[in-house]
Amino acid sequence: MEPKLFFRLFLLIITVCFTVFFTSTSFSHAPSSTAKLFDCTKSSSSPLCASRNFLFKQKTRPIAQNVPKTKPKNHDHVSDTPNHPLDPLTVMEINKVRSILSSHALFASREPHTLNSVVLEEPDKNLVRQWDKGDQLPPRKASVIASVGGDSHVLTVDLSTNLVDLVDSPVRKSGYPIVTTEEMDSAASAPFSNADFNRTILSRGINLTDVVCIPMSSGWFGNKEDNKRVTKIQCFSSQGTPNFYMRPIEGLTLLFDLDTKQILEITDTGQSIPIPGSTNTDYRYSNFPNRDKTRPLNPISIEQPRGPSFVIEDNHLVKWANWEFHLKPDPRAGLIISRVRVHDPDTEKTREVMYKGFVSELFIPYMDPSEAWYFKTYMDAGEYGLGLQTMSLEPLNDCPRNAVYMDGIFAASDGTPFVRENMICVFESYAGDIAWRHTEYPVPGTPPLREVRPKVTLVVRMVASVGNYDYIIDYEFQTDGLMRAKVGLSGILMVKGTSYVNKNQVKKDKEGNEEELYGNILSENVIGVIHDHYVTFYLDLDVDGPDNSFLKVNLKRQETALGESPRKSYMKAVRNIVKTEKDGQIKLSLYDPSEYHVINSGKTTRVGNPTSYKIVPRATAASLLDHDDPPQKRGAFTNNQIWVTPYNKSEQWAGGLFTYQSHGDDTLAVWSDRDRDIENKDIVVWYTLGFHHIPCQEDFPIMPTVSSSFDLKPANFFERNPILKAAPNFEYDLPVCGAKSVSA
Ligand SMILES: *[C@@H]1O[C@H](CO)[C@@H](O)[C@H](O)[C@H]1NC(C)=O
Ligand SMILES: *[C@@H]1O[C@H](CO)[C@@H](O)[C@H](O)[C@H]1NC(C)=O
Ligand SMILES: *[C@@H]1O[C@H](CO)[C@@H](O)[C@H](O)[C@H]1NC(C)=O
Ligand SMILES: [Cu+2]
Repeated sequence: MEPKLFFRLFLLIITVCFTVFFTSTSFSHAPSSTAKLFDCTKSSSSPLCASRNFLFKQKTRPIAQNVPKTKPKNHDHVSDTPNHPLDPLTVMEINKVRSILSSHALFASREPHTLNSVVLEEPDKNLVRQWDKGDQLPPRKASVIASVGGDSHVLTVDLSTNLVDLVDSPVRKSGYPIVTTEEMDSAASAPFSNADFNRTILSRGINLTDVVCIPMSSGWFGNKEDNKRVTKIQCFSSQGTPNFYMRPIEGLTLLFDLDTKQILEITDTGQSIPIPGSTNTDYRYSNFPNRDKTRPLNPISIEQPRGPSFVIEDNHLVKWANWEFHLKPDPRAGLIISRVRVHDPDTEKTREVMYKGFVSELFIPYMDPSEAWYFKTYMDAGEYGLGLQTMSLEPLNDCPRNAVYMDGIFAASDGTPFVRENMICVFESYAGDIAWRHTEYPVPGTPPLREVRPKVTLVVRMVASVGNYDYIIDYEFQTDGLMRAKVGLSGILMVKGTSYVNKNQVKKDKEGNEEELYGNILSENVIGVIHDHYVTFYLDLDVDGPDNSFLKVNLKRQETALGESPRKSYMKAVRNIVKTEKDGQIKLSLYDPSEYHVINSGKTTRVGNPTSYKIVPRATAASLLDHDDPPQKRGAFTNNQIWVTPYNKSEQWAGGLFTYQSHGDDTLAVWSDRDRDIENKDIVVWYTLGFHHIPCQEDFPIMPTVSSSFDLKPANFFERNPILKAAPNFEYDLPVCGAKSVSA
């Protein structure tokens, strides 16, 4: 379809139907057969609206049946073939990698070996940029990270020649690959084969069958973590609750060797600290027979009677309105968006915006230096894999009814492929917002003038549940050319046991200073420990092609000359192209405001501005830790909010390729300090979205979502407002989904 026509059509097609019904009863008393409540076909001006209310059946219906009609029938992916140079490895390809490696000398010995990562080795950027649908695919290769004995190896497996290239073998850098699920399972069960552990659990009056243990990456602090791959393990009581995280067995920490499977050390300091009770910790819907009766919400849903206005071609190529991009699941980043291009309504050309964008690393340091807490400084992408920790999304609640889902195909640690169903969703969102508008003041004699356009966006979503926390990661596309990356935090806090049940018990010293709790009392015997969350994005922007520069547009106060103006001062924009990496290390400040543009100086608009996209920060946070603090050295990619590096295929993971127990010698900060030239080059921008989290009682027993975001916004990229020709909504396009009268 002609893109322009398509763009106009999508606004017409999206029809929003709020399935309102009137009832004085709360959800829990709703009749079981809800179909009778609605009579869309009769009362509606459009026969297309065939709403069925799903909310009421939710409780009893298994998730699988909620799958919307738009999701293609689940298939086993066994016969999938790649269609695009960036398509992830298929089931067949992963199997082939496994068979090629099984006969390779490296794996021939009887030493234990593990495949920590098997992903597509992306072809060179130039090949991908030049590739067009219909062209032959560049040779398919797999990038493999393997552990053999105690060593890590980076390999490339060529799937057309069956040749294995030892890229870095064995690896001589600090750090280890992602911990496998199997290793985490073995760590979780390890404590129970230790008599001392059993004894201390029993001495605390807990039944061993109620104890849940989880591995927690140890970070790196020298000595204990040197020359061996270890994890800490801490345990919780699940007695009386599914929310065991709220019942920590405080002060009990085990150090476990992931290779020898030995418990190396048990620290047991918290015998005097009671385990918090299970009261009020459950968060399951079924646990609340008496639900909130004050003005319960009526059901609400987005209806697209003619289906979504986007297509996903060949399983991975998303096309919607003026946008198109390649979307794929990734075991480490969760998902990767590539080849992002936007249609220009003035030139009718499709223009490059971003070659590749994804979450490169997370950093979650807790602010409690005591024995059982100091090491909690997680880097979830490199230590556990965001994609590996992503569970299936729940239709209707994780993503709206009109969503379409994508499965992830990953490799287990023995190299066998497995399918993570519904791990990404794509949907159009209409939040009732306005894309642009104006109403003219009614000057007598002039006709009234009012023009308004509704805002509809396209959202790509995944949710990684890394242990207790849930990271909701959205990439949102607007028709005006803006892209938004949004991170929502929900899930469960990592809490600390305390003997205090009330703030008034907290000890004070002679000066009246309260004892340091490293957090806040959230419930009886529960402290929510202060911590930060940093999410660092890799953004390989290619504005009208790869040769770009980074432009700082700095607002400065300018004093007027004496007598020049009644004004003493104004602000002016000072533009500077950043020459080298160190000048591209940016700390945000309200009192030194700047815009950050990625420009193509080789391409200008009609009136001579270089075409550009700007990075628009919003609320974020900066780490105050000492740069020499071991966790901050490993997490040094958070020392600035923005970094700019020259494109380098092997610099993608901000915390280093091998993050687990890394020493911080392969981070973005180390690369950037080389101070390479970044002017008029293929550049990569790194943006860190940060949150300081001082827990509060509302975060107990599970946190309402907290979100923040940043934007990539066109700035002199288009010749004018690119959605000038967008159509408004018209009453006759929108079906009205009426509620049948319900007896009060
Ligand atoms: C510890 O307790 C668990 C659970 O009761 C039991 O299966 C295990 O054998 C015990 N381990 C030792 C070393 O006693
Ligand atoms: C431990 O289990 C026994 C037997 O199931 C039960 O009687 C007892 O109450 C349990 N103790 C605790 C602390 O849960
Ligand atoms: C590319 O990155 C690797 C890893 O940081 C580094 O060793 C290499 O020198 C870089 N190449 C260039 C040209 O900067
Ligand atoms: Cu938090």
